[in-house]
Amino acid sequence: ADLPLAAAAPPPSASTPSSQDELKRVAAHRAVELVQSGMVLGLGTGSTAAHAIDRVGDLLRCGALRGVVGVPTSEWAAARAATAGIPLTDLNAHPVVDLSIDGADEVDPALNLVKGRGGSLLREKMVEAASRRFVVIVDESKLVPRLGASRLAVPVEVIPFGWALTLRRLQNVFDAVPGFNLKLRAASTDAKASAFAEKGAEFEPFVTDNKNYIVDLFFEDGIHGDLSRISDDILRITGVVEHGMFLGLASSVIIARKDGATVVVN
Ligand code: ABF
Repeated sequence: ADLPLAAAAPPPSASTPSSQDELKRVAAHRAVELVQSGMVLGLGTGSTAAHAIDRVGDLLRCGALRGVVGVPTSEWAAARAATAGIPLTDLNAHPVVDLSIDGADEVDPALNLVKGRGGSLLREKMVEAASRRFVVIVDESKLVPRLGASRLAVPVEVIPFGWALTLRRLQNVFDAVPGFNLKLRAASTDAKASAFAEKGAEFEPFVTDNKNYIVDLFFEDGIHGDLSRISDDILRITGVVEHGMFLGLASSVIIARKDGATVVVN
């Protein structure tokens, strides 16, 4: 049954958002205000993008939006969108996407991003690069002075064949960087399980939707230097499929802040 819009849309809250998930929801709902009927919509991956997918589903169900089709950036996004009731399409049928909405792991002051800690960077980059407009939704914890500065991973998707050689070539690109480190991502996110697995023969790599592996790069103090040159150096390695630096792709970033403000940076 169709829900009235008021039921689908939580009332705007005057209070400050109480949790990180609430901030993610605030940013996502703000982005969904940009969605118009008939749009081809790029559907992001992750806990922030989940709020956007669910919201679009609610608006379709209550009739506030019509005729929206979604291009999912992962198998996860496809499943979430199916549950939300968003009809799905792909880049072959719709090579131009009107608007993509997705989260990020890091956002620098120039709106360059690190994405792909969820492992979906390749499809995300394909869909978002094909979009007229790409809106990034984050809570303020994702803001960094330079990419890599959160000390979490900058992911690189690699072909499984010869992955150890590809990893060595990636190491060579960053040889001169103090404190640089890299490793093949394990299937388990459980730290104890992956530490154990790495010691024995039981190491089970994380496998992407495209049946590839992920090598995670770690920087002590973020990535210094010319990002587009570094991007080229990574992409030139045979065996690398794509990396998680999204340079110059974001049209806007919507940042939900703990003080209750929502900031849009273009
Ligand atoms: C996707 O989800 C990824 O590119 C990024 O790794 C992640 C952000 O996750 P979350 O919204 O759960 O913090 O957008």
